[in-house]
Amino acid sequence: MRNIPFYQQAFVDYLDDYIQYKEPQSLYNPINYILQLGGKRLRPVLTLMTAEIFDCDYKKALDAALSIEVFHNFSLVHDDIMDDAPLRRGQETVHEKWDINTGILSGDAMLIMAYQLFENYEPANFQALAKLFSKTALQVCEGQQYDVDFETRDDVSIPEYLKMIEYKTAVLVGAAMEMGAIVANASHEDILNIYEFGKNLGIAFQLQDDYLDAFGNPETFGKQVGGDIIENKKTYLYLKALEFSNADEKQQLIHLYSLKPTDQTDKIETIKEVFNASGASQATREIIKDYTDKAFRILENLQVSEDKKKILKTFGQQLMNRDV
Ligand code: DMA
Ligand code: MG
Ligand code: MG
Ligand code: MG
Repeated sequence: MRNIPFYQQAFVDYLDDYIQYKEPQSLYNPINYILQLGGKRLRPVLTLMTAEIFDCDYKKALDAALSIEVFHNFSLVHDDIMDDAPLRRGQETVHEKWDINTGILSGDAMLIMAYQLFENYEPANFQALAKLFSKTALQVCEGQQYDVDFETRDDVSIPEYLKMIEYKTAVLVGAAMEMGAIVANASHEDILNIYEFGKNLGIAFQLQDDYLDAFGNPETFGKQVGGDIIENKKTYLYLKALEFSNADEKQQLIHLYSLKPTDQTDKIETIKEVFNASGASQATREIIKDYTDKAFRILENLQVSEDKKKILKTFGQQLMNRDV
């Protein structure tokens, strides 16, 4: 079995070829820009790795992997507009570098491009992939809508937050693995289980993303640290801090989360102190572990060798120890 850097490299080589030979540069400048900024390439790596877990050469899954990465970048370009984010992967976001219209249009174009990829290159699996793809696209949009709606709501519950991150992020991680399994012709049961594994790992991944948004190292994070706090995102950190606060502390938090970006001198530092002192940071670290463990338990049901389960587990552990 190959390692993660191998899959990353194989994927990036394939992407470079695709951009160079199959896409007209002049038309798709913002798309090339965002696709070539880099990033962890988590989702395509998962697709390639899953194909091999089910005894299929990773090369057969390269188009599905490319499709999932293009899809992911559609959601990122739109996400950065919705979150008013200045930085992505250490560089200007697409709407900062060009403008909002360009961000919307290139995001939309990437969604169609992602779909077209398996329409053109995966005729044998087209129906299964198209079905998974449209279900996932609609869930991501729904999750993203909840995410922005929650910014101005004071009564968001933990189950609502968990459902929101499942939709906006985790279903795509599950889908990345399911695509690999579909291309590999895995059994129906294995496809269901690998999706559930990916989805639970994806929930842990977004909880971790929210944690790093507050506590990540600005030197290496690649995004604006504290961006979620500026935007009043109702993360698990915030919801737990509210739950653990007394009446006065609650008032202070709710007040800070009503400030506009122009009027928030020490908001980020004050909120981070509350997250730590209230126990919310600790609670977030614990729930990340709970969802990671849940994902690992689902692995037990897969009809593959113990060695292969171990590869997926090691990958999950590495992902949860990341700092970007
Ligand atoms: C990510 O949420 C969700 C999608 C669908 C991109 P986020 O805004 O926390 O992501 P990021 O931290 O990468 O901006
Ligand atoms: Mg964002
Ligand atoms: Mg967002
Ligand atoms: Mg984030």
